[in-house]
Amino acid sequence: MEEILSRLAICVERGKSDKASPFPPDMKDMDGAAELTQQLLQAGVSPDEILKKALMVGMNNIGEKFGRGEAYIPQLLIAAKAMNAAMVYLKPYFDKGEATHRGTVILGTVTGDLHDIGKNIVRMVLEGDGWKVIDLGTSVTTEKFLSSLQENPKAIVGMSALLTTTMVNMEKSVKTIKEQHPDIRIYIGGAPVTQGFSDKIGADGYFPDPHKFAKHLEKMLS
Ligand code: B1M
Repeated sequence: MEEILSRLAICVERGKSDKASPFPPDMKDMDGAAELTQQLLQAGVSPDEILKKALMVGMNNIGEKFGRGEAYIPQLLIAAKAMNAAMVYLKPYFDKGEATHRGTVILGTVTGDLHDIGKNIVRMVLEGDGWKVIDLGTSVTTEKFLSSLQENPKAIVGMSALLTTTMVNMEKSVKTIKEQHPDIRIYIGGAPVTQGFSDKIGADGYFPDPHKFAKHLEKMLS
C-alpha cells in the first residue's frame, strides 16, 4: 500500500490526473491520481490516510518546489487539478448524507485568496458530519459574509486563508463581523494560520484540520 500511496503523491505533485491524461509525457499511459485513489479505497485504505499520506504530501512537495523557484504557477494548477481528480472518489466517504442538519456553517476563503482546495475539504467533512454548509467560495469579502449572516443569523462562520498577505483580510473580516455580531462564532484555518493569530484577531478558534474543527462543533452542541 505504501508504494501506491507514494505513487499517488507523485501523481499529485506532477499533475497526472488520470491514465488518459497526456501530461506529464513521461507518465503517459500510467495510472493517475483517479485510478490510484480508487485502488487504495478498494484495498481498504481510509480516505483520511489517502488525504494525509498521499494527496497532501504531493501538494506540499510541489508547494515547496514553488517556494524554492523550481516550479511555476501552471504546475501548481495542474497539481490542484490532479488533487481534485482524486477528491471526487473521496467525497462519497465524507458524505454520510444525514437528512437533518445539526446547524449551518458559512464557509469561505478570505478576500484576495483564491486557494480553495483546503476549504473544499472542510466543506466535505462538515457536510458528511451533518452540517449545512453555505460555501461562499473564494476571495469572499466581509460584506458577503455579513449578508450571508443576515440570511442565516444563527450560523457559525468558518474562514480559510492560505497566504500570509491575506491573513490581514481575515483579521479585518473577523473584527468587522464581531463588531456587528458579537455572539457569532468565527473559526479560522489554513496553512499559515495559528491559534496565536486566532487569539490576536478575536476569532473563536483555529483548527489545523477539518476533523478537529468538526469535532469541536460537535462538542459545542452537546
Ligand atoms: Co498558491 N501559494 N499561490 N496556488 N499554493 C501557497 C499557499 C504557497 C505556500 C506556495 C509556496 O510559496 N511555497 C504560497 C504562499 C506563501 C505565503 O503566503 N507565505 C503561495 C503563493 C505565493 C501563491 C501566489 C501568490 C503565487 C503567485 O501568483 N505568485 C498565488 C496567489 C493567488 C491568490 O490566492 N490570490 C497562488 C496561486 C495558487 C494556485 C491558484 C495556482 C493554486 C491554488 C488552486 C486552488 O486552490 N484551486 C495554488 C496552490 C495549489 C498552492 C499550494 C501548492 C497548495 C495549497 C493546497 O491546496 N494545499 C500551496 C503550497 C502548500 O500548501 N504547501 C501554495 C492542500 C490543502 C488540502 O491544504 O489549504 O492548508 P490547506 O487546507 C488544509 C488545512 O489547512 C485545513 O484543512 C485542509 C485539509 O487538512 N484548513 C482548515 C484549511 N482551511 C481551514 C478552515 C478551517 C479549518 C481547517 O476552519 C474554518
